[in-house]
Amino acid sequence: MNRHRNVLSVSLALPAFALFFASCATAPDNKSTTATTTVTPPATQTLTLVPRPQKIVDLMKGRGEQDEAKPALKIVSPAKGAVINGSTVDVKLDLSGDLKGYMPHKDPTTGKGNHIHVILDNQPYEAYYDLNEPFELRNVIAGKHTLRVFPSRPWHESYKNEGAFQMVEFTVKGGGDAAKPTTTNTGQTMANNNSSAAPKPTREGKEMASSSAGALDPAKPLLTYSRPKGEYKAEDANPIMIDFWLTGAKLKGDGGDYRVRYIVDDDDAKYIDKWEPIWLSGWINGKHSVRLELIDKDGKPVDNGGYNTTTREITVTK
Ligand SMILES: [Cu+2]
Repeated sequence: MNRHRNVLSVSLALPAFALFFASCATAPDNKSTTATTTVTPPATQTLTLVPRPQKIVDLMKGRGEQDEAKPALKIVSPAKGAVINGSTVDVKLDLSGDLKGYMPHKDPTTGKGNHIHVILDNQPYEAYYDLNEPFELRNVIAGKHTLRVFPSRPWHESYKNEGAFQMVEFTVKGGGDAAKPTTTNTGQTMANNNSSAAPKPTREGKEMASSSAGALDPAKPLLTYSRPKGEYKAEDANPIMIDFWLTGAKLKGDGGDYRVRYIVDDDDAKYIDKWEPIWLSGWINGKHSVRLELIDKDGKPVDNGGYNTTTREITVTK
């Protein structure tokens, strides 16, 4: 990551400077040059692409046919193009399609289960576990917004069938307090509106300026960032899955022209050419940035309201 390299280059530059001046000076005092032996080089990270983890393969076996389900979501509220007065937006979803037993639900003992990923604008998603319970966005600030939803598995891999993903644009009039985050009725943060009055955002890289929709064209190719996000602890940090949703674009390996480029920290860019999750192992402790970008056949990023290039910060604690 950037910070590590910067620390390294500073720690190398300082003794070099000291040496340069020491050689010009008349009174040799090489204390500063001998001190370099105590500098420990920072750990470096080499990520490796690994197959789907066995524990997920085993989980899938216990799920019957659920992973072949074709869940279809509808956003009942907010309606497409709705104008909402105030700052609270009711989210109502309708789940249908060929479910094969797929049903969002949080297991009270494990805290895991099938759930829906709900994304306000281009913020990190929040999980919606029980569609019979209300899901409200509170303190949504005035302006145009987008809401994106898609069904997900307990390990956060999204369903990628036709009809699984839905998006609406809506407008909030009046709106909430931009000095405070947008949350759900259960306190999940949907957007840290990042006003100067707000506390320094530390959570999941929700550092976007006041959250509103970009100049998005739903008919154009759209890459929706889903995972990774947030904190990864112990065995959850090895490996870590990258997963996303694609609309209006087919990747090279699926018979199309597009590629998804990913960049972790300041590593070289890598490409995903099939619309499937990938797993990367070898993460070291600390904060990492993960950037996902939709690239066209000429190798250029495809712009769509700024949503097709998304960078998230995640924290790894092993
Ligand atoms: Cu999830």
